[in-house]
Amino acid sequence: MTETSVFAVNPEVAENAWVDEAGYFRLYEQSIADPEAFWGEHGKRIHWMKPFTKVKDVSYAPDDLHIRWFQDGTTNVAYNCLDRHLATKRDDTAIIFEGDDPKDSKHISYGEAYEEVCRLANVLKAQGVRKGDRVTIYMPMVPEAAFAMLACARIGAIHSVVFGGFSPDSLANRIVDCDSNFVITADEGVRGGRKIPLKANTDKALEKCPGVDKVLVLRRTGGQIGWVEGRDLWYHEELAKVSDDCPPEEMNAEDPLFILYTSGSTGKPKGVLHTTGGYLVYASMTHQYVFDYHDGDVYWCTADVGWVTGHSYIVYGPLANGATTLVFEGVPNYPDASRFWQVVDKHKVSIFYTAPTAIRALMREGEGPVRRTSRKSLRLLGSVGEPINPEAWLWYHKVVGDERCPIVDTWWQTETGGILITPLPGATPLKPGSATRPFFGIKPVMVDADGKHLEGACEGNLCIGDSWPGQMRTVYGDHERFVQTYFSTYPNKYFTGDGARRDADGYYWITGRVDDVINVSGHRMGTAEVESALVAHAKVAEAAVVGYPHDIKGQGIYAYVTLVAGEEPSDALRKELVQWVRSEIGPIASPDLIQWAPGLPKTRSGKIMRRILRKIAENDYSNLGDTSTLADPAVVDDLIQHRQNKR
Ligand code: 6R9
Repeated sequence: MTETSVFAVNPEVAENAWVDEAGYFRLYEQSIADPEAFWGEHGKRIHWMKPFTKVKDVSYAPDDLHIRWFQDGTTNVAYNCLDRHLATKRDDTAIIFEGDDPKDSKHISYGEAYEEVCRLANVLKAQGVRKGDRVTIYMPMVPEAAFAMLACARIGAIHSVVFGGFSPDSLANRIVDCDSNFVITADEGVRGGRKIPLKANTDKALEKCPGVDKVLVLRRTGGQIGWVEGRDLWYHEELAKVSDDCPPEEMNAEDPLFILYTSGSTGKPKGVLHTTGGYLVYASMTHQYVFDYHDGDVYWCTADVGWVTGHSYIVYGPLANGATTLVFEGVPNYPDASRFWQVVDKHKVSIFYTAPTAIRALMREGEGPVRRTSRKSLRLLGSVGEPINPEAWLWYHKVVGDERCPIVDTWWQTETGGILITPLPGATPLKPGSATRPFFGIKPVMVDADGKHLEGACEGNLCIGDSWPGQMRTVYGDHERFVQTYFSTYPNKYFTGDGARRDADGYYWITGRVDDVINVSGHRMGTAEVESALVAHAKVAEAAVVGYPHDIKGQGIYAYVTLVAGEEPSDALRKELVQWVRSEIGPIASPDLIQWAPGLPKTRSGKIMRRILRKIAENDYSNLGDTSTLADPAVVDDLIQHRQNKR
C-alpha cells in the first residue's frame, strides 16, 4: 500500500495531554530498559491493601511458562473502582445510561453505584457464592451488568460474561466449561426496538447445565417469562432484603478476576483468564493515557460488556480512574442513523470509542445523519476490533470529528487485557490505517515464518517479546492449550496470531489474522489490504477478501463486495473494480473473482467470519462449521445462492 498522509499532533492537544512526543519516547525507553522499576512505580496507581514488594516474575519458556505480576500484593478491584472515589466523587456521575429508547436515560453517581454493588454482593453471598466460584453474567447493556461484574469482584467470585446475543447453546457451553453454578440475567433485553429473550434463552441453556442452582433475574421490560420456583430469584426483591454494607474481600494480585470466552481459529472457544492486580493496573493506565482521560470528560465506548473492550474500557479502566462512562443499550441505526451523534450531543460526550464496522455502516448512509448534529463536545475518537481502512479513517476524521479530533486506532486482543499498540493523542503523529506505536512496556517483535527476528521496516508475524501486567494468565481449565496456542510457534515470545507491517518510522500496520493472509503467486497479501482498496471505491460499502485454490497462482483472490445503497451490480462495474484494485495496490492484488454480497457473515461483535467465506469461495458447502454465532445466519444461504447462480 502506498504511504498516505501524516496527521501531525495538534500542539494544543499536546499541551493539555498527559504526555507529548518527547514524553512518550522517554517513558517508553524507561519502560523497556527497566520494566521492574517502571511497573514498580506505575503499579502504585491503584490502591493496595498490602503493597507488593515483587513486581514481575515471568518465564515464557514453554516448559516453565508462568506470568506473575505484583504477586505478593493484595487488593480488591471493586474497592478500586468505587470505594476509593467516594471521598471526592460520591455525587459525581459514574455511569450515564442511555437506553435503547432515546427517552430513556439516567445518571448514576459513584455513591449510588457503590451502594448497589454492595447490596448485590451481599445477595451473592447470601445465595452461597464464595470466593473463587464462577458466576455467569448474561445481561443486556444496562448498568446492572457492570454492577454484577463489580459485585463478583467485591467478593472474589470469578465472572464469566456471555454476550447477550449468544444462543442458548453457546451460553450452555460456556457455563459448563467453567463449571459455573450461578447465573445473572434479565427478563428481556431491548436493542433497536426489538426484544431479546434472555431469560427464555437462559431457561433453555440450563436444560443442559444441571450444575446451575440459582438464577438472579433483573426486571428490564416486565415481559412474560417462565419461572422455576426455588431456582429463580428477582434481582429487585433480593437486593431489598440485604444490607448495603459489604466489606471488600482481600484478593491476591494473582487471584482470578474473570474468564472471557473467545473464538480461536480452531476448536471450541477458549476461556481467557485474567487476574486481579496487573489487569487493573494495565486497564486503568491505558484508559488514562490512550484516551487522555481527564476529570470532566464524558467517555463513551460503544462496545458491549460481553466483549473484552466492554470489560476493560467500559467498566474496569474508566471506573478505576473515577471517570464518567456511558453505557448504551441500543444500536447505531435506531431510531435512525443519527443516533450515535444524537447521544454525543445529548450527554456532551468528549471521548468516543467505536469499531470500524460501525463507522463503515454509518458511512454508507452518507454525511447527512452526521452533519445534522453538532458534535462540538467531541475531542477524541477511537477505533478498535479490526484494521480500519484509510477510507473509513478519513471519513471518521473529517465528517465525525470535523478534522478537529485525533483518532486513536487501538490494537489489542481479549488475551492482552488492554491496548498494546496505539497512538497517544498528544504524542503520536497519525497515519490513517496504522495503529502506530507500542504502549509503554510493550515490546513488539516481528518474525518471519521460521521465527527469525526481522529488523527495521519489514512485514511478518507479530509477537510480543516480554510480558505486561494485563496479559492473560492461562486458558481456564486448559493450561496446555495456552502454552500451545501462544508460546509454541515462536519460543520465548507471545504470538499474537496477527500479521503486521512495520514501516521506516517504526509504525505498525496490522494486516489481519495470519490465517487470513493469502499467498498469490508467491506474494504475500493481507486480505485487509485488498479490502481497503475496494472500500476506497465510491460505489463499495464493504468488502471481504479470502484466498481460494487457484491452479496457476496457488491462491487466487476472491472478493465479496457489498455495494453502497442504490448501486446496481453489473459486469461493467465488476471490471471497473478489478481495474481499481490493480491501480490502488498493483496487478498482483487484482481480484480473480468478485461476488456481489448483499450482506457479509459477521459475528455479533461485527467480525467477518472469513472461514465461511473461504468455504463458499471454494464451492465447499458441506462443511461450513458452526454458524450459530453469526449475527444473521441467513446471509450465508444468500451468498451460496449467489455463488451458484449468478456470481
Ligand atoms: C480488542 C479486540 C482481537 C483481534 C486482533 C486483531 C483484531 C483488534 C485492531 C485489530 C487491527 C486494530 N484487531 N483491534 N486489528 N487494528 N486496531 O478486538 O479483541 O475480539 O479478541 O480481537 O482483532 O486481529 O488479533 P478481540
